Amino acid sequence: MPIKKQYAQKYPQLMGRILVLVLALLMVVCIDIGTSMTTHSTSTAHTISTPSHNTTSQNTIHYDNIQETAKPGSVKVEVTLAEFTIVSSVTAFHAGTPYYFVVANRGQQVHEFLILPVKPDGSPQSPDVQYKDKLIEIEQIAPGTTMRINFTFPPSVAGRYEIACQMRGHYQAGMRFPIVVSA
Ligand SMILES: [Cu+2]
Repeated sequence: MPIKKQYAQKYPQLMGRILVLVLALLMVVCIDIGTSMTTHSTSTAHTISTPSHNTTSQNTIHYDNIQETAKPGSVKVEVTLAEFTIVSSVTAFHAGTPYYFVVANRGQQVHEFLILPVKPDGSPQSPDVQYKDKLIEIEQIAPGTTMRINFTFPPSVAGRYEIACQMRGHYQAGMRFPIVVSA
């Protein structure tokens, strides 16, 4: 009798273990299918979105290449970027006047062309305000290349700004050039 009882107790335990094992296996299979499905869907989304905006890829270096032709009657502004300076041929801008920015990277490194607001005393704004109220942004200008872009300041943005590069450490190293926009 005690032997039979032992068996009777052992048997359901074994069944239980097998059940747990089967369940665990099922879960692994499900998770596997789940991951392969999500990987598949994200990769599909990626291939769909790639042609429309080619800045999304994080693994390849993307250089901006903006080559607009000058609007008739626009005022040419020559901007030179280098390590670690910015110089602009125009410092006082007027709202409503069409400007044609010709931005040359004459340095050895990648630079940016940004027009950022500054505080009334000319000191830098907080990164939040810089990001929110920037007027132009050309990121990743390859060394030795020139970007060409038209821009007209609307009267609502009159104030003090700076042409700047926000590549890591460049702004702090001196890549900021003060400009004024009058209404
Ligand atoms: Cu820079």
